[in-house]
Amino acid sequence: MLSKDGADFTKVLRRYDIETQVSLTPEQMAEKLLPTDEVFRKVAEEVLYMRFKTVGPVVMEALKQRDPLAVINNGLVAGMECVAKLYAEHVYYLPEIMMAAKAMEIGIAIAEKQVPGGRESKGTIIMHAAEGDPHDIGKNIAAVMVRSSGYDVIDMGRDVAVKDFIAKVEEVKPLFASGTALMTTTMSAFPTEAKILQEKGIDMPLMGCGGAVNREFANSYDLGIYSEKAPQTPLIAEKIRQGYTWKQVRDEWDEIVKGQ
Ligand code: B12
Repeated sequence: MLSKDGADFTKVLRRYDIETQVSLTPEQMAEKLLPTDEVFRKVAEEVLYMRFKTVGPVVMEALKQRDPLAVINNGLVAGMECVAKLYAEHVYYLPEIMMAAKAMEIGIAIAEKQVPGGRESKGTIIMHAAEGDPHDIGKNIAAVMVRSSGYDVIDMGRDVAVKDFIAKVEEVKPLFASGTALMTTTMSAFPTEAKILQEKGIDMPLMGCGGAVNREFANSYDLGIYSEKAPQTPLIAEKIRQGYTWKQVRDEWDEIVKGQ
């Protein structure tokens, strides 16, 4: 009769592909990339090791000692950045990315509740992932950051049809809108949307974001402005609140986001 007692599963489950083909294991990558602060590191590890069952209590413990936005940025998002590097190195694959993102989202939902609220809204921003694009992890992170800077976010989700986006903009008349595209096949939604908005006489900036979009692309059609990282967005939003047009944001972009 076979018995599991005494079996060393670390030997049975060794990832020989990782050991032979890649330069760093997840543990070595963690050593290199995760925050040195012990509290943030513990949170980041929950994401890195996809512990969606224990991430909640660990985040709650961290919130007793650190600011909620810092727990999100320096803990949860830092863990996800490490996951993205492991994916690029072919150590992690899509299932790991999905589970890590789930852990991150559970953590963000808990920390977000403690971000100081009850403030007056600085304005409304519509966010969406382009038609045909299912990638919404980055948009969801950006939405949390933008909300925590005092803006109301209407998050339309992913794979948002161009016509639905236009209808929402007409209904809400936001300060500006953002679109996320991670696929080269979906990013063309933004020039299409911008053209329709202009034809309707709406001159609102349309921020192009996500891995498939770069500054050159976002600046290649009227209304388009760029934001690479969430912390740049409140700085740009503040200028739009002051009355900057999309052309002015484009012209002064480096000055506006400097240091972020
Ligand atoms: C996770 C993932 C998926 C998940 C998405 C789950 C989800 N809910 O998002 C699933 C499994 C569904 C998926 C599916 C597909 N995927 Co995919 N996927 C990825 C992967 C591995 C990670 C993306 C990610 O979440 N990164 C982490 C987040 C945090 O980063 P991010 O989105 O870039 O966001 C950051 C910034 O862009 C920015 N940002 C984003 N939005 C916003 C908004 C604002 C306002 C601001 C300021 C900033 C901002 O801030 C974020 C934080 O820094 C990438 C590979 C990669 N390395 O990017 C491929 C990738 C995007 N996928 C790809 C492809 C091809 C597909 C599929 C077509 C695969 C297939 N053949 O079936 C399908 C899509 C099918 C369909 N049409 O439905 C390609 C796209 C290639 C291309 N250039 O077109 C990539 C690049 C993989 C590759 N190298 O080939 N995918």
